[in-house]
Amino acid sequence: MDDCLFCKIIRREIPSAKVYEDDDVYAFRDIHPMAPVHVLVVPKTHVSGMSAVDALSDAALAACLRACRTIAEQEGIAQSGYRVVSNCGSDACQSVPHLHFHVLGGKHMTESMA
Ligand code: DGP
Repeated sequence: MDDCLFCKIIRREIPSAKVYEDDDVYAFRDIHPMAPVHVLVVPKTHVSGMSAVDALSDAALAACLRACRTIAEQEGIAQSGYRVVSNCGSDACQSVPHLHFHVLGGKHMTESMA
């Protein structure tokens, strides 16, 4: 999408700190990290979020989740543990309407999920 922030990052029109890329996925460091490791995993195909996930191919969706695991290993947090979060809609404070998964780790997190 022309005016989507994450589409612009994927097209390299906006700079980002790339962590991982394959045919379906681009991943980069969050500009406002909430943990020592905070990576955003986004499908290259634009879909607005989890509620629109039916518009994404099964292969691309699986690639996103596999990328989260690969990144956790790359970042050295696979053994200690990490969180994968996708905010959807206003109650969840989704701020960028392009499906993305936050990969968070590198510290002991609280049990609170909300
Ligand atoms: P969410 O609130 O779940 O929609 O997460 C969007 C995230 O995107 C938020 O944690 C901050 C991050 N973000 C916003 N703009 C930029 C940007 O220009 N570059 C990078 N790297 N991250 C961004």
